[in-house]
Amino acid sequence: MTAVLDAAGGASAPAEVFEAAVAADERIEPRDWMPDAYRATLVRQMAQHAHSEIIGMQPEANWITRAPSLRRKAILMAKVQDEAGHGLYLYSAAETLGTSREELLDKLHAGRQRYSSIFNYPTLTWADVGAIGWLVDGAAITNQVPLCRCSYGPYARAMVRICKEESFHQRQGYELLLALSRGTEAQHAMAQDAVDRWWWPSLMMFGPPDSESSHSDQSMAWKIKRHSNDELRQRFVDICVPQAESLGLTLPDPDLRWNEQRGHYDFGPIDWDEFREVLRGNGPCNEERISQRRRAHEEGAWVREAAAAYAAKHREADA
Ligand code: BYC
Repeated sequence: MTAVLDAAGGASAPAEVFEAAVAADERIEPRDWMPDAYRATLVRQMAQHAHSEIIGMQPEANWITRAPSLRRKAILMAKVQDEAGHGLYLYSAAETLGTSREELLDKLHAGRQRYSSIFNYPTLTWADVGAIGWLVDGAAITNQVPLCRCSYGPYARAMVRICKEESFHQRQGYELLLALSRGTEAQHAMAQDAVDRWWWPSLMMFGPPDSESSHSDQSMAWKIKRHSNDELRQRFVDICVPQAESLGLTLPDPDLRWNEQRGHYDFGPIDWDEFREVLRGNGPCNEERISQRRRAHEEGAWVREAAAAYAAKHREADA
């Protein structure tokens, strides 16, 4: 962000500099002045995003040991490892706002910060790995590409690399589902069943309808979000319909049809009661996901201690 001069050539008040930078599509950087509410909104969204990446490792990791071939196993391991990396970039980006990774993880474990609703659903068959890649990563890309133009520099830059990797993930899911769809009758049925179960929760990933989205207006004014929840959800539906046709699979929505006037696909009502229940902690896997996360954190304590001791030893040696 560059300094803005007023008409008399003097420096403007920090709030004006901030507003002018946002209006000019400049990036806000960690040392720049920013409103407290802008900082708090970013910490909330980035933490939720980071938590989603690391909790999102669980449903797919469930299938690593049972992948049907060495090739599929290697691909899945790389993907799950990528999600850990995304969490790391995002926690690091959030730390530039004056919070620590430890503090954010404590809040996740105490249930004081959220992670995406989508990861509270179970992965019942191998085809779910494909459906997650195609639909969940597909929804994530639709939501996250505009975040590469987010007004906060460290978040926007982290998103560039994340989106590149997510696009590999989406393609592996599509390719996996295509192989199943073109396979035996039982394999085709397994792929269809996975799509039937993951379609509606994927649409919920974009958040509540615009009329109920408490943060959208302010986040869009600050150019943290570039599009509303409903706009992105519609974009995702429009992308998926022809892809489902190419896959030879159907989307579980009898109301799905092209609307010539709108130039978009119409789709049926989303079960927002289900979404609210999942957010309240009552989804099929909320308990399991958070307790597994707490356990992993406790079991990793010795690694954190060892890394800290190693860093301290090197600091002493360098002093
Ligand atoms: N799940 O005012 P709104 C991934 C909450 S990771 C849970 O519209 P906002 C991947 C929202 O927090 C995918 N909670 O909020 C990883 C707010 O509650 P609070 C994660 C949700 O922030 C591994 C309330 O509802 N992606 O891709 O303006 C493997 C009102 O909502 C959800 C990101 O995090 C939800 N789905 O918009 C594979 C992307 N939706 O905080 C894939 C970055 C809403 O007031 N985040 N809530 O208590 C965003 O773009 C935005 O935060 C959202 C929500 C669009 C999600």
